[in-house]
Amino acid sequence: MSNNVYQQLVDDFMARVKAKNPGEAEFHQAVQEVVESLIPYVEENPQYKHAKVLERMTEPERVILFRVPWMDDKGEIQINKGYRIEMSSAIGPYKGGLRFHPTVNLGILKFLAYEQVLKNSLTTLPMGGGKGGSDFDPKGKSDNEVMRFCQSFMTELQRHIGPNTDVPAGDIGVGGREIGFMFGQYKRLRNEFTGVLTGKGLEWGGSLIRPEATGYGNVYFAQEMLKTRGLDFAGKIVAISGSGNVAQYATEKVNMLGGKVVTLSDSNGTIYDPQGIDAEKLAWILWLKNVKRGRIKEYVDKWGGEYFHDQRPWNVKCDVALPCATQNEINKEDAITLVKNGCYCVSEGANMPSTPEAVEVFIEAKILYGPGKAANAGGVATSGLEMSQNSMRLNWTRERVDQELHTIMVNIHNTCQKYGTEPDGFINYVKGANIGGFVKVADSMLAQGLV
Ligand code: NDP
Ligand code: 2IT
Repeated sequence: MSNNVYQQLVDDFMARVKAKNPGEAEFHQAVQEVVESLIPYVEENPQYKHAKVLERMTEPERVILFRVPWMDDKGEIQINKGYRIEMSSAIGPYKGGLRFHPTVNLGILKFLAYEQVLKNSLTTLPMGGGKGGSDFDPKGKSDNEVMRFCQSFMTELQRHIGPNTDVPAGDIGVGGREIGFMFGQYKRLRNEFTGVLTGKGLEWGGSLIRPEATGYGNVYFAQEMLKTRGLDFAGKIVAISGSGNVAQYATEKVNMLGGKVVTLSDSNGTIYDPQGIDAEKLAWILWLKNVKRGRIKEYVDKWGGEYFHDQRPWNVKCDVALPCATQNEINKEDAITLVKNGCYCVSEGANMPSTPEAVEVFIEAKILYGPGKAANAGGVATSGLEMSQNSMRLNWTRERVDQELHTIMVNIHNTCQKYGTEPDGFINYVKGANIGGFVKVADSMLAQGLV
């Protein structure tokens, strides 16, 4: 079949998705990227076509929307929206994070849940896909306000989740503090101590390496990509965006491998430190972000370097870029600048940080480009390892979990290579991740009948 015929099938598919899901721009974007890879594959494998597997996967199994009322410290009543998208349970219980951020809406959570289905399949662990969250903004709230919000959120969510049904975790705005408050409320309401959430504290069912896992895993994935060209991290200049969970531990792992991280950012701007953000500076950033909950610009007062207000890191010259903040944070212009400045490896810690136009620039330039659903799968993979430990009522050592995470990231890389290598040898990781994640979910759906 010619490329034009495939393009027509993609356009028809997307026209239906847009008509059924109006106004959900990020969801359309995520689906389009996937169907562009998958339509040719589905045409060659008609069992998936006849069973309309792709169409079914694009409709969530269940969407839960609820009211979250809570009282702030002044005694004023606040009302937020709560969501859980249960996208696919084809290969295991729904699994995926909760995002608390004022921009959260249905379309953003559906994009994240859609990506999660393929990502979780790539890990090889038995996890379906889901995502949830709220338009609640934890910034500037007291610990007590965050606790009251989390308790109210879980009071409703608890009736929909469970260790064998749906297992949420963290994402933007949801870290150890929020998971703790939600776990405590789940336990009170259900009178059950179970692995209903991952990202728990070490003393109460959490796994070693889960906090590090997304950042470490992203760097392990980049390391595998670099290896295909005979390269490694030693002496490489690395630009990282974000300064939250994923960015922090990506920085740590790059340092461990001998690279130099020169940028971090938050929603207000970017810091540039040409000397490199070493272990001592990083320890201070962890305190700044996780304890003081301050802004990244405070870094330059303490350690020097430059602060670029309202800018992202992509103008800085680097070998490797690790976007670890949020969706659509690299646009076409940024991608052109990165490539022009000599960047040859982009590994996505965030979910869908590159716009479709930016992805096109990377693929055309044939640089090493690892899409989020492959490159950041280490977080959810280690959540899967936390679930296993909870089921066994055992705690594995740091070394063991890190080793398993590393093996999983190497295997995901190999899956992408298997399904994404083009005739000229170039590895199209987008195609590889989409097809590699799809097959297991699709075969399970075929086996389970019309569900
Ligand atoms: P955190 O809340 O810990 O940190 C988020 C970081 O990104 C902060 O520095 C934040 O800055 C910045 N950021 C958030 N929104 C924006 C925005 N709209 N514009 C610019 N900067 C922004 O979240 P995580 O580190 O956990 O998540 C980062 C990314 O990684 C997300 O895309 C998430 O979906 C993805 N991810 C996370 C996983 C995990 O295990 N946590 C697993 C896989 C993917 P500020 O403080 O100013 O808001
Ligand atoms: O996007 C993601 O993969 C996550 N936020 C982690 C999900 C999880 O269940 O650990």
